[in-house]
Amino acid sequence: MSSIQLISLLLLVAVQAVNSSSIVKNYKGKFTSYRITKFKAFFDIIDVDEDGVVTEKEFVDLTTKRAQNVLPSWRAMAWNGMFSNAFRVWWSNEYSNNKTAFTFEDMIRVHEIDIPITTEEVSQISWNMFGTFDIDCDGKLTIDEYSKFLFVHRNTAEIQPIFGAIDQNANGVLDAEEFVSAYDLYWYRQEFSTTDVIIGKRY
Ligand SMILES: [Ca+2]
Ligand SMILES: [Ca+2]
Repeated sequence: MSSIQLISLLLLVAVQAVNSSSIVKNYKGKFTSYRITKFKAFFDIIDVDEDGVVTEKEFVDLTTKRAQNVLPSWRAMAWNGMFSNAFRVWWSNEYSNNKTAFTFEDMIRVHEIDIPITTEEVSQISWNMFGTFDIDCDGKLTIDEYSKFLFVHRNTAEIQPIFGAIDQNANGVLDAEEFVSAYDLYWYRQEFSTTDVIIGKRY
């Protein structure tokens, strides 16, 4: 191998390393229509009063209240911390002039902007979400534990088929990998996945 080939290879490896650790968003104006339907489903979950605007109160306070209905208080506070942080990172940030109320169009606009967050940080959020609902700390979500996650997301659909779609190895529990991969696909994949029911459904 010539030194030029070697340098090219090293550069390629370096670029791939950067890609794998840093590209979370590179979609400015390029969300697929399918991906936008996923964001809309989440938006509608959070927009409890259905006025077409998601406020910080709905995003943080009302979701925390729902969490308090189904989780011990310290776990509900963990949810509160995660969602307060998520609102600052993805919604009310420098790109939206720190606004605290969003129409759906506002939400898409700000979510399509590249923000400095790594894929590791993103998957850490999903792991923390998993841990918050793993009430008995056994590293698995039973259908009962997962149903609490769905409750916070105002799911109205039958739980078993949703659980079955996430339980990829069909062993009757969700391990962290099953949950985290489904949650990350929901937020970051442009195309359909059978696991996209992870945050439940509303009819
Ligand atoms: Ca568990
Ligand atoms: Ca499983």
